[in-house]
Amino acid sequence: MTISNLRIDPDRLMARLRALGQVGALAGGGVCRLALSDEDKAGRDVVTGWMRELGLDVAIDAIGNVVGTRAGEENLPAVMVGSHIDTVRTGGLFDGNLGVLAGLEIIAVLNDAGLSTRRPVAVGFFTNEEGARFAPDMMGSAVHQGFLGLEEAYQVRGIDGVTVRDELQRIGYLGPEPVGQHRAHCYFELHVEQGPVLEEKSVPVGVVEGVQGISWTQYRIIGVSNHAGTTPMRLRHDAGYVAAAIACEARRIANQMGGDQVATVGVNELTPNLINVIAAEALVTVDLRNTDEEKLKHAEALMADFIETAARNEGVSVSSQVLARFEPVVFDREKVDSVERLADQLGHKTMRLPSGAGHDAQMFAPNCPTAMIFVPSRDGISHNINEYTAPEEVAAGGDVLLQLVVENALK
Ligand code: HGY
Ligand code: MN
Ligand code: MN
Repeated sequence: MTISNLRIDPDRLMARLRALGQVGALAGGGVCRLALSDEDKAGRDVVTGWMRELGLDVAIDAIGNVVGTRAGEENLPAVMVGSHIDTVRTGGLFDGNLGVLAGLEIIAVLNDAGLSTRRPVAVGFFTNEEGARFAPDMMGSAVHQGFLGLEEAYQVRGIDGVTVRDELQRIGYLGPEPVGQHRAHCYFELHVEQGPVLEEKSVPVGVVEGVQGISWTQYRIIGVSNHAGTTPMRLRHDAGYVAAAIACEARRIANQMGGDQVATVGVNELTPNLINVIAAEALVTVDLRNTDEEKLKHAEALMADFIETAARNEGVSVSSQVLARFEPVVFDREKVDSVERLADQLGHKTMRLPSGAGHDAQMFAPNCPTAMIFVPSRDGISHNINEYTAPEEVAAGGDVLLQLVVENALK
């Protein structure tokens, strides 16, 4: 078997994706494995079990990152692949899981071929990539790569009031490994695009050039609850109105700026949330993203100015908390070129694009040569139970990842 003829077994990979998808499965399809939940623990137990079956040396670090390593002929920094297995509340089978399970598939191919590599090959899944329960997102990989302190991460309280540390302890994944032990030689991540671009262009393999900047802010708006029927409009201090205005302004800013600018109000919780009560309080989150850091800062400034004015006019008070802030990241040119070259050699059409979503890879990029491979998302859908990528597209991305890993692990 020559190296260039090595291929993954897409049926085996799809079978693992479906099996893992049974953990935290939602009644109508899709998956819910919020970080550090019982479902996340169950998913972790399944994947670490597969790692051990494949003969990997499994290490769990103090933030719950799990890295399985296949020894190389020399004890050198590993060629690492990975992603995440935690999901949002309405997750699909592929977001994150594909990158981790494709890594295990590569290990299985190397084992089946009896191929030894000069460098170790490691497969990792990182704690709380989604950030949906505990902010920021990419938490585990940020700690792993030295961009977030372990104690700071431990203290983070989730949307349900519990801390990361307590939940790690509770599910048994507060590991013995000190964090930051696995400096990789290089890092690669296969991920679904989660957007419409590849499908619209009928391109099976995306050559990801970088990740756009991310800005997450939570606003707590304090108004005065009052009777919906008896309170004249001139006397209202309506937290719910300001929350709604923020959502409309976020959309207006994105439309006005155009280009890559996106804006989302994903959380809008009113208290007491009753039909005949003017809201006393609102909790609102604003997610702003742009590939250009200066434009992202401009969007943030427009949003902050609007909220200050709206609060003053409505007579409510607003406190804000930055939940996540990552500047745009550019991946290693040589490795990005490798992705394109290897996909071409495999006969797959490619196109270059930025990532609209955050990924663990962006935490590795400043520390080691890093690149990502995208495969299409049907209808551009993700963070949605209908997320889907066809087996032949999974195979294409997996084969490019395989060749990328072997090329770098042999030298
Ligand atoms: O929000 C994101 O981009 C990622 O899904 N954590
Ligand atoms: Mn993801
Ligand atoms: Mn995601």
